[in-house]
Amino acid sequence: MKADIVIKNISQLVTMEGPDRPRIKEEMKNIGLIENGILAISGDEIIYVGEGELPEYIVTCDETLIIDGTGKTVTPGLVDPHTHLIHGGSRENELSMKLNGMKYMDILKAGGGILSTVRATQKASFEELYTKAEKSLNTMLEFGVTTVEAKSGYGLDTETELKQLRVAKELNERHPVDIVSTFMGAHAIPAEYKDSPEKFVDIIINEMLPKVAEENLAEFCDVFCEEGVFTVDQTRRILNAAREYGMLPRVHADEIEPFGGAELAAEIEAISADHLVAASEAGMRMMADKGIIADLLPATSFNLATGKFANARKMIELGVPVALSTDYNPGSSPTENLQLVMYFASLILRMTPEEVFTAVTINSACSLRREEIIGSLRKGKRADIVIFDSPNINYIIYHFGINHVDIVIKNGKIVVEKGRTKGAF
Ligand code: IZC
Ligand code: ZN
Repeated sequence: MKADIVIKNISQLVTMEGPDRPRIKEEMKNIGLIENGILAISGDEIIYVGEGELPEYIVTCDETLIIDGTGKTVTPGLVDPHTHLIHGGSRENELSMKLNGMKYMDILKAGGGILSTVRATQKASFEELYTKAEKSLNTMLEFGVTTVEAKSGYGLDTETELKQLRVAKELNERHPVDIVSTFMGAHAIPAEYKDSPEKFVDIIINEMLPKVAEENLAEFCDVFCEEGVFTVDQTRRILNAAREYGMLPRVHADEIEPFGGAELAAEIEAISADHLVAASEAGMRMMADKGIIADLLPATSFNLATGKFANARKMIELGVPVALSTDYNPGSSPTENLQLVMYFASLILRMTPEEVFTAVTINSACSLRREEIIGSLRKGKRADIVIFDSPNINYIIYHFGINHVDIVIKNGKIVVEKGRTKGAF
């Protein structure tokens, strides 16, 4: 078999070997580490992962690109399973409000926050949304992310929700990063439905969901289940209706107040419950029982500056599979930098570097139902690979605030070199 690319002498090769399912408890510490590793790619596939030299049946020729992995760490392409990638405008105006003590939910209640991004997104053209999201996607790729989830939810009217999802679809077709789409019409209650939220829930169920399904624009459906936004009952109704259209449920759960979101996620067997900063222990136990993935978003907690963070250690102890995300959005987490999230996860959530890498590779791939294709480095899996200019995984976490990526390989092609995307896509 002929190799197109070989990476050899790899100081630390993180394979994430093991079954294609969410890793829990002690399993999260086993990252399948190989020192002096070697990896070979043919086309868009991994054909060999091991130690030392290639076996004889893998051949190289003049055209084979040989990359020296001395002093480098090689991992699966990172997966970011929770972002609000496509939106108009930005919200730096909220910074001074926040510094003056105004809370995230108070800004929303006053008609700002999510609702101000809704206005900007409704106004923006398809091309404007596309260009802005493409720029963010390039940044994510430069930070090592090869698959990303993207939610709608800044339309809150059928046309704008569809516009966001169509942008995601076109970006997915044109850009090397894979985009997995989530319909999130239930992101906030529009001002005109403030006194009749059930009417808006009906619109989501009867108007939006059928149109999203008709154009096949989303694999998942998400709801912001939170005090002052959507109730547990409304969330259940929407996510059950979405399932009828084949969209799998995920939930923004217990981000700010303990609200029964984790319990609901377990009850309806959501793929993931995200945030969980205020989740109850009973809810966590229910999630562990059902194998619901906890997508934790520590950059959001950091940026909300309330000092409250999800209890990752408790979740891991109870057997909840943990994934990590940027939650990239213009309000509570305006950063595309998953490496910074990994740093927060380690230093604030007290996750070990091994647990962190499990969370951003195989567990996040599971959260997007892509675990058979990506999330680990194994013969037959897709060649989505990051080469970090770091001698070991601890160094990546320890030396924080910078981008450690040297090369990103997506579908067997080099798309980032020296931490920079190679031209326009
Ligand atoms: O735009 O503030 N939490 N949704 C739920 C967000 C944060 C995004 C935003
Ligand atoms: Zn979110």
